[in-house]
Amino acid sequence: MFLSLERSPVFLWLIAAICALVAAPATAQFVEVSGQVGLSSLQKKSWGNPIWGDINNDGFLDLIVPTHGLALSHGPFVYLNLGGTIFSDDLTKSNIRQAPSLDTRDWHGFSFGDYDGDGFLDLYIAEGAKGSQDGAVKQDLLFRGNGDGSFTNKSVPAGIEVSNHRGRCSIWFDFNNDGRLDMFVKNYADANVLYANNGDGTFTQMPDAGGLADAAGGTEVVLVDNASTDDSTAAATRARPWVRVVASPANVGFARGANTGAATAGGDVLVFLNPDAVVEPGALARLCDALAADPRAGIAGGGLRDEDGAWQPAAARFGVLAHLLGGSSRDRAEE
Ligand SMILES: [Ca+2]
Ligand SMILES: [Ca+2]
Ligand SMILES: [Ca+2]
Repeated sequence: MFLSLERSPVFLWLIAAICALVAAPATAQFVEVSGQVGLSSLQKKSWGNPIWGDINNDGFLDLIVPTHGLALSHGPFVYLNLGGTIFSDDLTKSNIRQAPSLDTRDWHGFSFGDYDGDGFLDLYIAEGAKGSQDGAVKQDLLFRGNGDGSFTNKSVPAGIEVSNHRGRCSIWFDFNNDGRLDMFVKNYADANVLYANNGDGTFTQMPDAGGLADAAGGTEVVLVDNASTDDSTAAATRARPWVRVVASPANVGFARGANTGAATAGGDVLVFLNPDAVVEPGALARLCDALAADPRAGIAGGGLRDEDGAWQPAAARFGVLAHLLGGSSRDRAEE
């Protein structure tokens, strides 16, 4: 037995309700309330990403707005959400501050995650190395949350690498499904890093970032060891654990060594670099851009300066006439 609703008041009410819902004008919109709720509107150099998380476990989302390190008059803004009505900037209490060593203050990528499973949000900050200039090295910042809005720096005991990587973004995710959050760090124009969470407060860096070292513009670095005996290769890998070493049983010279390394490389563009050369920031990207801009080009050469900054001829125009008439790269130093 079925109840007919076609003419019943219930049916008419239902139709009316649906029409009201369909016809209701869109009212969702945002209103600028930053100043009203205590968020600063000061213009600060911010190269990081704002992140939301309840750092003091009171049920209200708090906000961290990065500034570029601590070199400015104010470090990151650490806004505690006071009951959903107003925010209080509490950087001092948060203890998010410069590390005593290996901190270039070149802070970029912020991310929240509870890596030790204690219910308190922890904070990772991917750090640059001042553009990798002047031999700068850094150690990313891992702050363990204390659950009351304060943090404790655990970068050293956690085993975060010391490197000249130019960290830009960081993200927590459990890549191996063991229930523990792991950390992926995206670096600028350099190999990315993936840390596996060991579950005891330490992390192990995955070789080749688990296959993500070259993701989205990263690079792989192949170091060919021409049968050295001075421990230089071990020193290099201690400083740069992400470097892949190819051992040659004998000193076969630079050219053959370069070919050996190239045979193992997986990238679309190969860069051959002498061991005594230093790559200036942005140089590799500029070479790659030049190759991409001209589909006829198969090779591009960078300029070379000596230790005093004087130009060194290290390239030449292709073609006999062009080479003879145009000369070497000396006259093209500033192109
Ligand atoms: Ca909170
Ligand atoms: Ca935690
Ligand atoms: Ca995991």
